[in-house]
Amino acid sequence: MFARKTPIIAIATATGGAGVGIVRISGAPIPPELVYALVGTALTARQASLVHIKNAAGQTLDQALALFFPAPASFTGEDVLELQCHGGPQLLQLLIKRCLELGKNCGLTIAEPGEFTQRAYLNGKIDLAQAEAVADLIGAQSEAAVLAATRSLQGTFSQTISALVEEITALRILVESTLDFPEEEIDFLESAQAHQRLQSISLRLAELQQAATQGVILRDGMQLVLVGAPNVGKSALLNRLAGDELAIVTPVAGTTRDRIKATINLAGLPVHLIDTAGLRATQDFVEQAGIERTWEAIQQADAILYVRDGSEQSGAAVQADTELQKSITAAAPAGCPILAVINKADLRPDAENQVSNLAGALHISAKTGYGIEALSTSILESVGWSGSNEGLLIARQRHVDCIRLAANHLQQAKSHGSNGNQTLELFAEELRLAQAQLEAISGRTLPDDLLGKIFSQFCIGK
Ligand SMILES: Nc1nc2c(ncn2[C@@H]2O[C@H](COP(=O)(O)OP(=O)(O)OP(=O)(O)O)[C@@H](O)[C@H]2O)c(=O)[nH]1
Ligand SMILES: [Mg+2]
Repeated sequence: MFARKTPIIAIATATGGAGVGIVRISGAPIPPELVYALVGTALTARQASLVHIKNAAGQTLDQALALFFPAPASFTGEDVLELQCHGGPQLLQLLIKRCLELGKNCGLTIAEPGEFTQRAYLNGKIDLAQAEAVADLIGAQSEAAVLAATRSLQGTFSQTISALVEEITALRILVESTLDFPEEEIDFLESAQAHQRLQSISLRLAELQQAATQGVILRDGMQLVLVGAPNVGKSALLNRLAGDELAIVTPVAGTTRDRIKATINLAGLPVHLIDTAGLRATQDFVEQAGIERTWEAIQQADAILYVRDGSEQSGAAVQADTELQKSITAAAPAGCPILAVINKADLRPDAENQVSNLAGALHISAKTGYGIEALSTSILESVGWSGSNEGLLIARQRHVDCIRLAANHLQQAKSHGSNGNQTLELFAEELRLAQAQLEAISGRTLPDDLLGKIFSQFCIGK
């Protein structure tokens, strides 16, 4: 983490020509002499002033709007000076140069990526989950992602975490105060309704885990992998879903060798489609390499479309398909939804009535588009995507991991307090560990190097 306390400066707007470009300085404090030297006048707090900024030779570089936010009522919690200038890249560089010349004595330097937000975090203006939401809002790719990031930035996610932490703390206080009176331990858990309270915390944590998992998918998109035997129409399906001829489609089995990727937007959810080499035993070295990649893609999938050829209904074909589906299920991550799709419905209009069908399989035709809408709905349902923006949060894998670990500790706590085998010390310790995991989400118990890593992924000027 950046330990320095000296003032920092950066261009807060994107690079390239624009109507307006903003230069921002944050410092604790920003010396008034610096402000005066820069804008040639004393500024009133939170009021826009029209100023002229001059170079060292006294020539006017730009006429700008200057805004001064004294600490602590600013984004970073420090003094903040914002200069809203014309948005020319050369002009903004000259302004930065001039600021650095004038600010040399007070140690003014160019900010590192994320340093403004990090100062806001260190000064208690926002917690870590909110700081991460700032970056996610900037990177949001859909309306749903924007709304969810804003909700997290406003603290909805953090408040849910805090409420859970408070309840765990209350339970810990009860348990730990009982540790001094061992003869009372036996009755304690019962009388304090510890189990019910633990159960209620666990349930709410499970709900939060689900919401956070959705939030990760919203932020990062879902990896949807198309797999199946050769020639079943995986590439044709990718093209149909993407609305473009991206992958080569031919009647030759083994056409696709490399993974082919396309990102589509399904009801606001970014879906990364991955077409793969058809799975079969082969002597072809290149095809073997492609098939290896198919298995790798399966292992990283958020959901799988298992595609079969509906025009191939021989007993042997159905048997082979069933075997293949078993191997795919075994290779997929635990809990990864696998949607069975029977393609080429146009060739066998009666196929939907075949007894050999996989249970719940969807009949589609990549060629005509039949069943594609129902398939899109199933894809969204498979990851629990409601399509509604209401209540969505933006989240990161880091958050989901912390919540999962916290849930594991609560589970452990339960086991230490059951079946007459109550070990209150261990019960209390597991509660403490669960709490620490949840507090890592807001940054309270996160080591400095991890914090530094999170902020370094921000853009400069934020
Ligand atoms: N009639 C019909 N033909 C289809 C349909 N989908 C794909 N095909 C045909 O089936 C053949 C194979 O299609 P591909 O999309 O290349 O199949 P694939 O599963 O990607 O095959 P590999 O890349 O070899 O694994 C092509 O001749 C397609 O035109 C469909 O819905 N109906
Ligand atoms: Mg293909």
